[in-house]
Amino acid sequence: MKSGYIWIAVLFFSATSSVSLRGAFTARSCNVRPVYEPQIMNGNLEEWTNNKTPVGWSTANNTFVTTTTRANGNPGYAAQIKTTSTLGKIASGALFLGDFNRRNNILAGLTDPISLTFFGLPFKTSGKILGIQFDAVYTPGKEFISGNDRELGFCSIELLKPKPGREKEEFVYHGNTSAGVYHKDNMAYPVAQKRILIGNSEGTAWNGYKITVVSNTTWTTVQMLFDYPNGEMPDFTHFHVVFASSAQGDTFRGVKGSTLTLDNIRIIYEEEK
Ligand SMILES: [Ca+2]
Repeated sequence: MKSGYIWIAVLFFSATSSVSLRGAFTARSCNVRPVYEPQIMNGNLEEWTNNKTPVGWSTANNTFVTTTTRANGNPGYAAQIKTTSTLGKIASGALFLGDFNRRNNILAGLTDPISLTFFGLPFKTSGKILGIQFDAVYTPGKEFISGNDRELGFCSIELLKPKPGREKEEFVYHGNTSAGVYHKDNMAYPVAQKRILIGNSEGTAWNGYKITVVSNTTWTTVQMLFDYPNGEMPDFTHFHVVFASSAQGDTFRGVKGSTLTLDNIRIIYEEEK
């Protein structure tokens, strides 16, 4: 899979500067604020390399299964991720920023699914990222996986940076399992994080999270915002977004046929004052 690239959408000035304008009739000065607020590449999901891979994004598609496909969007195209099963095990669909199967070892996914997903892309901004917004439709294959354990979609956003002393290493971040355990090979960690679980009605997920309600027939706009402890965005090097059609897919829990359809994924910045 190709890694994505961050698309520089807005670049007005690269540094703060004070500009003096001296004309024949006036002499005045003004301060120019830097505005460098890149957006996620192809967040409207209009560009596809084929009908399975949106440009700039990674998916969990592989030789055995296709879990991401192009679908009707709001407007244009959208990405639809769908839970399927491979070799008798549940395989969640995924759409994320990063690369899939960088080590070319797809079989590792049978015992350690998150080892295949290398999350995060290098990201620089002079703006303050508040979170993201996207449009979604979610249809679980069945309402419950078993008992009262709801089948749910998932989205996580994180600001990442290397662990102290590991800045020169290859950037490797597999995130954590749905049980909350960080992957042993992670050389980076989140400095800010927000996660949501997506379902068609209110309730509580297996981990105690309140479910974010999205329609199963029409587009629902979802906003998710970081909760910065002191209100300040921390320093980070990589930005990570991942969507999954089965939130517990990493432990092979989920329902075949669950679909999460996504469009208009964009970063929300704090407005310039
Ligand atoms: Ca679209």
